[in-house]
Amino acid sequence: MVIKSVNLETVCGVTSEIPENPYYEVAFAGKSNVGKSSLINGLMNRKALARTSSQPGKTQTINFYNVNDAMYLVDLPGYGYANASVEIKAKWGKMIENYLHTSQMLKAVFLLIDIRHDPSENDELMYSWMVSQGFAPIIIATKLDKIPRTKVKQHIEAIRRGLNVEPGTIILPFSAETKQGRDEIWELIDSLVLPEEVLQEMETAKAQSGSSKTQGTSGKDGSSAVAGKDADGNNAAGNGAKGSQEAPAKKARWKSTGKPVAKKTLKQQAKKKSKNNPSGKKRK
Ligand SMILES: Nc1nc2c(ncn2[C@@H]2O[C@H](COP(=O)(O)OP(=O)(O)OP(=O)(O)O)[C@@H](O)[C@H]2O)c(=O)[nH]1
Ligand SMILES: [Mg+2]
Repeated sequence: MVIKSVNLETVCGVTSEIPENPYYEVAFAGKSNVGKSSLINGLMNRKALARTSSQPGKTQTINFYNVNDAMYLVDLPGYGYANASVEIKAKWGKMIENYLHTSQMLKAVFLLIDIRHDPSENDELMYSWMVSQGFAPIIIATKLDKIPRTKVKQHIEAIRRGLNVEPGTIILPFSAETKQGRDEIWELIDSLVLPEEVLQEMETAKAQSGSSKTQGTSGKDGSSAVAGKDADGNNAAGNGAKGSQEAPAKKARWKSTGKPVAKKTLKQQAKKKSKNNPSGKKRK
């Protein structure tokens, strides 16, 4: 997804009603401090639109970030925050549960696990609860920059074993520091939320740009590519299943309706570019 606009559109507290949004949502769950808000900032190319903190328990509401008037990234409060009172923990748990049950537009749930550590009991409980509710959570292993490259595979396998994930579950490593993994996550989200014709336009643009590199999401950790469920309950592997794992085409542009900008506009942009640099030569 090429980011054109982002906006914190709705903030839900314990007593708020879950909004009936016009676009698909993807939600990010995980224990406090695992990096949910940092990941959302990374995806949106923003430093601090989603508030982060080294202290756990920063996000205490459900925050809906409208991206390109085309979809929402949903930041959930973290669980397992040791300092929260039993009452508060129960409230946050209820909020998350209520959201996951109520939202009609939720397309996929990402469950974040710190790549450095084996999943906690709370992580295991959350994962198996989500599966029991009919979700197929996609796992993101966060804080990738904190372990040596040579250990990544081993840590991903530890998460796979620790959560006892369903066969075919995707586990994508990500670092909010280096943004490694960002393109793969966006590609997966695109495949889940964008209409088929837009995805095809992106494919075409990519083919036209002459890019021939292919980098498998599955290649990162050796997992096969099966993603979350779509609104009809089907497995939505999207591009993952097709084995096409390149970064989204840079040429795709968005206007506020969430539809790609007409070709005319792209042509106009090209014209403007050649006007600014009539010789067409690269500047030194
Ligand atoms: N090195 C490194 N630090 C990270 C990464 N992601 C998050 N952090 C740090 O981890 C801390 C927690 O990040 P947040 O994004 O606030 O975590 P959260 O899951 O939203 O936490 P809650 O809102 O409490 O549930 C912050 O100090 C971040 O800077 C990462 O990929 N690498
Ligand atoms: Mg947060």
